[in-house]
Amino acid sequence: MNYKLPELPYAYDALEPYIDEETMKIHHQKHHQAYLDKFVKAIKNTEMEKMEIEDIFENISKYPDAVKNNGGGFYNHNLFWKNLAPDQQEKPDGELFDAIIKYFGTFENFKEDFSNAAATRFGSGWAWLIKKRNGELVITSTPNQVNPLMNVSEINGNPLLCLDVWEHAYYLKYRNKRPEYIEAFWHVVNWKEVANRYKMKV
Ligand code: MN3
Repeated sequence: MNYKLPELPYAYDALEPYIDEETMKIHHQKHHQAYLDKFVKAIKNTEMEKMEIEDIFENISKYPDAVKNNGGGFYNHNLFWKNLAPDQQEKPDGELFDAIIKYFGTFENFKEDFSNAAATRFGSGWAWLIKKRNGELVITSTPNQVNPLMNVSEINGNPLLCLDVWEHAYYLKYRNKRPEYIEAFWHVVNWKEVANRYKMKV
């Protein structure tokens, strides 16, 4: 497979004041790029070079940690950038909204559960809204760069929405105040993208 760093679908300062330009630049140009470079190096001259990245994740326990850490880092940030956008509606509509109400009762409950998962993930990691094979929506969190497609994840499912809670994602602006960053995140969630992912076949 030929992997490359995706362009951001908006300008670096587009998510201001919620996510600042400097953080976005470093996060995309340095962190994301580094995951990509190390991932490509880790799979070079192995069977993984010809595999789809999702198939690598399904079998991740048999591969070196460098593949999990950097392949996860590369993939998770691809999702994360698309999950964000400026000038967003506050909540989703249509089928996704109905599913959220079905599994979480109210939209506010869903937000609270997701925010809690993000706030209580100890150390570095991600919060996720995933769709399981049976269609159920579940909120979970993962350590480091693990994602719910990996066979080492506690729960498996297709990621719909993710939030990076590594300090590099918020420390410049929010310092140690992760909950304030999480609160700000809700202003820039690209619900259209999440709704499109919800409709994808798992
Ligand atoms: Mn990150």
